[in-house]
Amino acid sequence: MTTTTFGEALAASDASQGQGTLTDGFHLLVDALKLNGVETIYGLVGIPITDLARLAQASGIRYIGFRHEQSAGNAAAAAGFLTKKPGVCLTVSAPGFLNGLVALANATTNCFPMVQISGSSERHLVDLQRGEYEELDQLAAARPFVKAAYRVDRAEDIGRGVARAFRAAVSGRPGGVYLDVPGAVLGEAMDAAAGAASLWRLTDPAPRQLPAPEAVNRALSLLADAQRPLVVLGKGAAYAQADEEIRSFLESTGIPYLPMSMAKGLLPDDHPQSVAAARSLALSKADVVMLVGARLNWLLGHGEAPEWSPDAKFIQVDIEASELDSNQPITAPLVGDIGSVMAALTERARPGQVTAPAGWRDELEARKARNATSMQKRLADDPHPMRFYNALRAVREVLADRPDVYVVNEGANALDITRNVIDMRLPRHRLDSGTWGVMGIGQGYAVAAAVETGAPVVAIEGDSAFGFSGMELETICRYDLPVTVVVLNNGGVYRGDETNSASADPSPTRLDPTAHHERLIEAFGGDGYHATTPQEVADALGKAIASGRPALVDCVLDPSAGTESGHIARLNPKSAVPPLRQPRKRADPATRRARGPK
Ligand SMILES: Cc1ncc(C[n+]2csc(CCOP(=O)(O)OP(=O)(O)O)c2C)c(N)n1
Ligand SMILES: [Mg+2]
Repeated sequence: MTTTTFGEALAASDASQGQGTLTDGFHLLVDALKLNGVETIYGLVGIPITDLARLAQASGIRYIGFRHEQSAGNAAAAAGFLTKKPGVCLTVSAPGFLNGLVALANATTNCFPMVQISGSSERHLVDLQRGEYEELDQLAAARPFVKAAYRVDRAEDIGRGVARAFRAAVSGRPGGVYLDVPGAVLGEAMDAAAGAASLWRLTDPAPRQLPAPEAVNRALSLLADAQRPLVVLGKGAAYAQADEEIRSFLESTGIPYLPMSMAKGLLPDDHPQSVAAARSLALSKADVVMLVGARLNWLLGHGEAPEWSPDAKFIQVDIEASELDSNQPITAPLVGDIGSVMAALTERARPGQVTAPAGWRDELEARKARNATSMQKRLADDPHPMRFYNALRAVREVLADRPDVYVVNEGANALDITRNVIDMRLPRHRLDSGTWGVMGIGQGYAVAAAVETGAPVVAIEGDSAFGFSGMELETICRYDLPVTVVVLNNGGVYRGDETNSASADPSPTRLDPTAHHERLIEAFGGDGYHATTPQEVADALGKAIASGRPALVDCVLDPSAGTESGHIARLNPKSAVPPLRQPRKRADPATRRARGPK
């Protein structure tokens, strides 16, 4: 007896299309995605989209199956950032849809192009709230969180729905788009030839947008008059893939620049014009600031004093005109795509018109040198147990020889300190918690970086941050991806030594400082390492990257290492009544019991 696999059956049915036979929503959706260049789908199957995933795989699209939709969504978002094409996430209805929606909303906040396609339940039952399986009005639920949301109600509209979703996700300011596909539409049959004719491929999905010449001249005159000019590069600048245009403008003018975290590496971090190591001085003294794909949001103190000079004037390069003036007056708006704007600035600047005065450069240079010395001192310390700087010194040394490695990073102290210690030398090689400062992107972003680029990935994670997507270690192992997860284990959210004197329960910030996270990856066939010294971290990480295999390095840190909320403790609301005591010295009852009576 011969058996036919589902894939073979699908391939056979594929081959018969276009011969006066029928097609259906499943086939049309896969064909529409292929036609628009989709190579990978990140998802999690179930009713009604399991066969859709099978068909996509059989058609040559790579399907990466996750353990939770949020990670699948995060992977799709990261793929969008890295490739400038919408990343596609596929989920089931109601709960699967909602799990993915967090990632879709996060993608929208970060301006990453992503399309979440979710199957949905029978419309006539959902709309009358008759208690359908996984009943939810997904289209309405998605709307507040996304750039655009659409539903396809007829198989003949699938091509249109995909075109509309992809166009919305990637054109102008990119973002997350939701595409609702009811199960009934997937199963709906239609004439194969008519179906094929209903699909189209987008022409020029993200058209260039040129700035007006007078807007360019206005910005150049402002820069020409500046005594202390500064350029801030945001992740929009990294996304734009306008690396050469940005570099030539910066290098031809000599203006100092500050890379936001995901713009690190757009120019190598050791570039002489980078003032990342003199950030506060640069912000507080700059008189003309050019924002390139960076928003004046909380990450830049909303452009307000005292972080910024109250007299600072702003030039903003952004594709989205409504972003301008959202926080401060924008004296010179430059609306357009970053590549076109930067090229226009370089072209229209008269020789010597825009320069960086030597006094300003020297002042920044002196501060950089001073800060570099204190950083060196911190890195050189060798306490036992390790603290963040010591473990990260080892990571930094290993990565210094591997600029090709993609770095994913989340946590609080684990994020702040890694950002400062680990230099990036290539564009778009760092992916992190982003605009929301969200936890949970780690393993999803790491999978996408490995799948989309084939390069090694090192995900540097706080122990709390790691837990949000820890089960995706199994995904990393199942697809045998070259991902090394480094867990900076201080045993807690922010730190692991806080005690609770009120009950036997651990304090709210407490996790397990004695945990062996490396055993988790061993359960799935990956390589686990437990490191207690910088040398052990370096040896383990070096081996892990060289192996090209899934690995996890658990770095044992002092539970007292770390500060509450990392660099953003000021954002915690202050209590009006006497502040909550945070008894650090007294052990909690469980610890006291374990120690026995005094
Ligand atoms: C989705 C989400 N939930 C909760 C938080 C609040 N939060 C900020 S950082 C953090 C974890 C910090 O601990 P860890 O990852 O271990 O980093 P550490 O500071 O200890 O190095 C949490 C829970 C968040 N940012 N995002
Ligand atoms: Mg921690």
